[in-house]
Order: sequence, then C-alpha cells, then structure tokens
Amino acid sequence: NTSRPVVLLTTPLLPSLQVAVERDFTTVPLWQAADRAAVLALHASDVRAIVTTSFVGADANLIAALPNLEIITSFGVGYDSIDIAAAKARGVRVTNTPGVLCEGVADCALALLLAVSHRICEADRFVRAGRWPQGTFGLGRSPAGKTCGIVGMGGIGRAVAKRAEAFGMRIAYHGPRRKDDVAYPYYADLVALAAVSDYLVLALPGGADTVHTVNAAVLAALGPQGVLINVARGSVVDEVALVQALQDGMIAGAGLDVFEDEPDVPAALLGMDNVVLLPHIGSATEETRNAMGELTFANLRAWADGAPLLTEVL
Ligand code: 8YV
Repeated sequence: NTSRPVVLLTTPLLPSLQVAVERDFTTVPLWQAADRAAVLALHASDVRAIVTTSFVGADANLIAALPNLEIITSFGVGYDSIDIAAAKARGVRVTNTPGVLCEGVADCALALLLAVSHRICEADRFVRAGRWPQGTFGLGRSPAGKTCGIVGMGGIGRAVAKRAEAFGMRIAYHGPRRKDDVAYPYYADLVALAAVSDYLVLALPGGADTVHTVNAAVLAALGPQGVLINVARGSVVDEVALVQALQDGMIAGAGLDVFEDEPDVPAALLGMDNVVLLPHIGSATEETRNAMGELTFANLRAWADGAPLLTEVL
C-alpha cells in the first residue's frame, strides 16, 4: 500500500514496535541493506519519517539524504546520537522516550552500586570457581550512612535518589543549575560534590556539552574509598583517566553500564575484581522496553495523524 507514509528503520526494533510500525506504515529497513547508498538513493524522496534508537541515532548525512523527512522518532531518552541541529535547521521534529525508563535505569544504577559495594559479582565468581570450601570470602562495604552524589538530577537522577535514600544514604547532587523542586544539597562544582561523595552516580545527558565531565580531578576528589557508577553515557567519563584511577587505587571501584566506544570495553577493566561491567542494559527489562516501544510508536502515530507529539525534543 503506497499511500501509507514511508518510514526508514535504521536498526532492528523491539519486535512489538516493529510489528506496530509495519502494520501502519511502509518500512524501509536500512540496516538490512547490503548497499546502504543504493537503498537510500532508491527511497530518499519517499521517506517522511525515521525510527531509530539512542544507540544508532541519525547523523547529518542521513538527514541531508532525505529531502522529505518530517520526523525522527527515537527509542531511548538520550539523543546525543541524533544531529539535533541538522534536524532543526530542516524543520525535522525529533521525539525520544523520557519518563518511562527512569525507574528501570535507576534500578540498574542501584544494582551496580550494591554489586560493587557488596562485591556480589566477585563473590559469585568465587563460588563458581569452587573456592568456598578453601576459605571464606572477604568483606564488602555498606552504603548506609554514606553519601550518594548524583550528577544530573533529571528523571533518572531523582529515581536514583529515592532508592539511595531507602538504603539509608545521604543525597547530594550536581548539574548545570539548582533544581527548585529538589531539597537535596546542590553543588555547583562537581569536584566539590565528588569530595563529599562515597558513591558518584552519573545520570546526566551525553553529547558535546558533557564530554569528559568526569575527569582525573573529579576521580581524585572521589577518593580511595569512592565508587563511580555510570548509567549515562560513556562519553561523560574520561575512560583513560578512569582506568588509570582504578589501577592506581585513586578510587575504590566502579560499576559501568556504558563505555566510550561501545561495544569495546578497555581490556584493563576486564581483569579488575572491583569493577562491574554491563553491556548497556540500563533500560533492558521487558517492562521498560515495552513502555519505550509504546511511546516511540505513539509519537509516530501522532505525527501521522497530525496530532500533538507526546514527547518532542525541543
Ligand atoms: C537504550 C539508552 O539502550 O534511552 C537511552 O538513552 O541509551 C537506552 O535506553 C537504547 O535506546 C537502545 O538502543
């Protein structure tokens, strides 16, 4: 049916989202194309929408190749992989999936915090290696009474704060500005926040403005008992400085769901027992991903119906 709007898919989608998009739209699966340029050239003038993800995004070249593009709807809250300036310059609207993943990503942040502190993954390896009969496992550390510094007090940061409070932690935060509706102590200076924090949890957006926000100075301030948790973007941490800080004992440990060059993880981290490494699974539960899929589709449907978009990136 050629009267249905043509939607370009940059990557395989969550199956339920894929089914919904294919039911209502004509799809061009760019990710399946052996010759991307040829597929783009063939469909360029027909494509009016892109469905993409935070991981794949949409760059300026792709936007420029599609003269009748009206909307980019992305599965994910982060839009650092989408060239927003290029989209805006063309009047192309962009939507993301804020809100629905905050609880799930915050769960993952606390899972990392507890796993590093209580040495859960290390202890699991100890049991699997058959070492328990030869001796007891060492001690971890308790988060209660410690300070959880949160970088980025948006939806995810707030969900982290709520959970960390339930574990008996003090909360403090840093971001570009103090939030009027947040009572926790605010630190305009990230080094100052790191200095009072036992755990530093990163929940800030990626993109050009936040590259290497966590650098050697921040890690030094976090200190030898400090733990870094990153569920944001790899780009917000100077990964070379982080590896160095872990090797030198400048910080105690790290829980990382994201990396600078995914899926590549610095080899030096693989042998460290005080580090927990995840393959970018913060939003990867059935409940969260289904909600993200529904919101992604609702935005696409609203655009096709000429209705207000639900969650437009402005
Ligand atoms: C997803 C994400 O892993 O929402 C984000 O910004 O990074 C994640 O939720 C991603 O969108 C899936 O590709």
